[in-house]
Amino acid sequence: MTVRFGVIGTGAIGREHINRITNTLSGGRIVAVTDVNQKAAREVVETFGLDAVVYPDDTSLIADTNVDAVLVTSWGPAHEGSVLKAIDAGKYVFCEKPLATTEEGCMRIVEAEMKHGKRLVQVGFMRRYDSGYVQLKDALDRNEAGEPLMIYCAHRNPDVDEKYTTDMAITDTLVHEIDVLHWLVNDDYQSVQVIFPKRTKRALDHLRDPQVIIFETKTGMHISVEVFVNCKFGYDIQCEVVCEEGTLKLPDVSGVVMKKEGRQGSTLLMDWKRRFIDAYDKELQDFMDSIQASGEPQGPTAWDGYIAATTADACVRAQQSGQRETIASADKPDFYA
Ligand code: NAI
Ligand code: NAD
Ligand code: ISE
Repeated sequence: MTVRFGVIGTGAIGREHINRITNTLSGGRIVAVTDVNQKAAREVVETFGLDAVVYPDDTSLIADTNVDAVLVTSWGPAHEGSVLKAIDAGKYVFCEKPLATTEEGCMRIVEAEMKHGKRLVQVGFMRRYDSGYVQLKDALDRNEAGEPLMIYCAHRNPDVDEKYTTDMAITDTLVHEIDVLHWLVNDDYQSVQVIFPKRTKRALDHLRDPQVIIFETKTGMHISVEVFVNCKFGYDIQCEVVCEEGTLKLPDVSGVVMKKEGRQGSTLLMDWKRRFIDAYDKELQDFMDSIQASGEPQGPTAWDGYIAATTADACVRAQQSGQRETIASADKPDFYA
């Protein structure tokens, strides 16, 4: 059986996912698209040669009986409404992060999914599928370097546009670390503090950049993440876990090393599209394969989306207060065990 997708939001990542489902992965087909910018929706149909209906809005797309699964790649504040409508129609949903922009919004999705009675939703936390993070997790689960004590991370983008605000360093960027790090070490966040070091001259006036976010976990681990979104030199993701017997470091993406004119080096990636390209492929292939095999997606859940939202909310409070803020989440329902 082919999973027939309806896509809501045909911007940057919407197009990336349409391309991979159409040209790289197996078992899926795009049959419907919509975007508030209807021109963008019509353009993807032409660009990718799709046999797909262009709908005026998410409601009409979700109602199409040919749509088995909905891919939500609109901007964050629009996600909750589309996901709730898809659950209401009993359709599978792959939703890009954030699942919803508020803790309450995520909880509404969790409750709707539990009421439906089986899992329909997967959230686009693709780092859990990245081979580097998977290797790190294997080494940690096998206790190869002993108990983890501290983690040092960096999430660097070369630049951001004028719509990017100080809180988005948390909700748009850090959110990937928020999801992957507690999964990596099987621990829960307890509190967070945000520090603003000297500001880069490259940040627009309204943006505080860089930022350092320091978490404490329930077992007492310290996790420090530098978010620096005007670093200029490239897209750079770093993660080093310091354990009792040694350290474990996320591998850098390898590229050809060139020696020339007295210098040796390799090129760096300049945006997120290629750094996690294999992980994006794997998460969507897994979404389709799991639906076919078990009738439920097996990737990051709506509950993971909720945990990311409660954690992000505390980080934004910590940005504003300058104090250490407690991270409080509800207890995990058995449904997501
Ligand atoms: P974008 O701005 O390029 O595209 C968003 C598209 O959604 C636009 O075409 C816009 O017209 C459309 N849109 C907005 N509201 C809509 C609505 N209510 N109904 C229909 N269409 C709507 O944004 P981008 O970069 O593609 O990001 C989209 C989502 O993907 C965001 O949630 C973002 O956080 C996430 N994302 C995830 C990444 C990852 O690494 N997992 C990387 C980049 C984005
Ligand atoms: P984008 O702005 O390029 O595209 C968003 C598109 O959604 C636009 O075409 C916009 O017109 C459309 N849109 C907005 N509201 C809509 C609505 N209500 N209904 C239909 N369409 C709507 O943004 P993007 O970079 O593609 O990001 C989209 C989402 O993907 C964001 O949530 C972002 O956080 C996420 N994202 C995730 C990753 C990742 O690494 N996982 C990377 C990039 C973006
Ligand atoms: C973007 O939305 C993503 O999700 C990327 O993975 C991240 O690196 C970037 O900072 C975000 O803006």
